[in-house]
Amino acid sequence: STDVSTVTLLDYGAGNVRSVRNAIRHLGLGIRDVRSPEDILAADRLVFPGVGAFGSAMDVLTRTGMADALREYIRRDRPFLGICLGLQLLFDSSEENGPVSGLGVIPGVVRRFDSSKGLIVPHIGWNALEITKDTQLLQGADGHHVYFVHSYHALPSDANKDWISSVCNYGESFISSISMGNIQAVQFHPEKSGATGLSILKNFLSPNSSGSKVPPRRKASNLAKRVIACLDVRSNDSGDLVVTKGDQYDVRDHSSSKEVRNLGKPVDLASQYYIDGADEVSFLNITGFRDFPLGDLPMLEVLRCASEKVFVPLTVGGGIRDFTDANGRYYSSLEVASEYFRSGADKISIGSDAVFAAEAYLQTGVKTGKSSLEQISRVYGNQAVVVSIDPRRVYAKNPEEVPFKTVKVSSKGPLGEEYAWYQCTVSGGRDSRPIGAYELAKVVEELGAGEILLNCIDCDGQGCGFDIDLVKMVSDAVTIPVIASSGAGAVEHFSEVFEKTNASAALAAGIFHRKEVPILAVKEHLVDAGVEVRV
Ligand code: 1PR
Repeated sequence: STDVSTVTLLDYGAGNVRSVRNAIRHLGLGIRDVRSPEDILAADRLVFPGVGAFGSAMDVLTRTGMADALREYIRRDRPFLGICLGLQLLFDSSEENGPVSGLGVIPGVVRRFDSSKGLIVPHIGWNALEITKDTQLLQGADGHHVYFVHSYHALPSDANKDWISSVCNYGESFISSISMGNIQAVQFHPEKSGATGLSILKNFLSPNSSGSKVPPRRKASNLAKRVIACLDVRSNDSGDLVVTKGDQYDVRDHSSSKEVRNLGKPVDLASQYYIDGADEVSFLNITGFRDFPLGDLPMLEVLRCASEKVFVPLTVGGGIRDFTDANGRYYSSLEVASEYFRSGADKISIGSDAVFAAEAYLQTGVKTGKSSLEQISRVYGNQAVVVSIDPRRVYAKNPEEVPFKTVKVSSKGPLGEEYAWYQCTVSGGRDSRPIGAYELAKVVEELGAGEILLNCIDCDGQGCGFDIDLVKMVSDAVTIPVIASSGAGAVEHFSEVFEKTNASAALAAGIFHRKEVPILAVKEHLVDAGVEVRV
């Protein structure tokens, strides 16, 4: 059969491929799921989005007979597109929990990025490709940024050089795509790479639509700094889910009404920010710490709808922890996170529960493996787990008086204090805890966090810039990406945080919601300031 309107999808059930499904549907194609090895051989066009760990993916594929079917399908040179792990699995072997053998279609090995020299791992974010081979798949992608999220990468070598269609730089050169006949695979996520990614997918799905071939020869770029739009979401007093925004975490109006500020509808704003060029969109369910999020069906619906329109990464946070509902039914944090992933989240973010897990670990020195952070990162990979830190600045006369890491502050405290530490809070800033942001960041990195969303209660909603002292301290302390958050009020605040700290991304809320500073203006300013961004 030559049914061009349907694509076969190999989802072996190891994780969330909803984003890929959404992107394929968005391009107007139907999806047929692989149920048996025969379905692979019968496919006209096969998309293989690898998820999870290399070893467990190979186990499933081998056990179900799909590995052999895949090898045969590829041997017949049938149209194939592997994504992320779907590229890596084509190689001989991976050192992820291994060495583990792969499908062995392409000679070569898959290695972990080396974080020993300070390289931030996972590699999360947007890079431009160095296209080394003319392919229909990458038509129009030359010089455009695409979204990566991975800790392992396929190594280019003499033995596989004929396969390589693009390489990319991250600490070293790695294979970002391969192409041979009808066999294509990409390390990045076209389904999360905005308009460029959608057009790459389209090149595969509807291959007749492309124009002339332009010989591309662009140098690989560096990792771009990300600009993230954040939507704090909660129910207002009439029960509608709204985007709100606080001042130092107080989201109620200061007028006599004391209503929850309403800045718009979550899905509308998220789609708008995607169109405006946000590199990611985050939803924080800010009352999730007290309301059980799986009881919060509107929030899940928001995610479902947003993920059908937003083709850059979506993060959701709030209320991820173990929970027993009114009927005595117990839900693990893993179930909560899984429901978020199923509903369209690419990453989840943990706030309060990560603080408790870190405190317990610091006290006992034992990794129980049972915290939400550890469990979710074990199942979904640490690149899918963000820890949100909500610290408050506490000034100190001298560093010896506090048992936490202090910084010499750039502007003195009210009593002339020259130092400060940053005290972590839980429950949306309501309760302070005996742990600093520095200590928390180090511990959650060890427990499996893949990224840190670093807020600052003092700066939130103030528009006076990010807390550079805090962002510098934390981004120098860990080798996972740090997202600077709280306080953006002007485009200069973004260049400042990227010039003075190691932050990988900067997040803002209020200025975007109130339309004071468009995302495009932020990007243009960063380009002028010499900071690489996706435009
Ligand atoms: O503890 O796992 O249930 O997660 C709760 C999540 O909700 C945490 O990520 C926490 O940061 C967030 N949260 C809780 N209460 C509030 C609040 O505002 N009352 N919001 C809250 C966090 C901070 C940022 C904000 C930036 C940028 N707000 O989300 O978007 O500060 O704002 P700005 O650019 O306007 O300055 P759990």
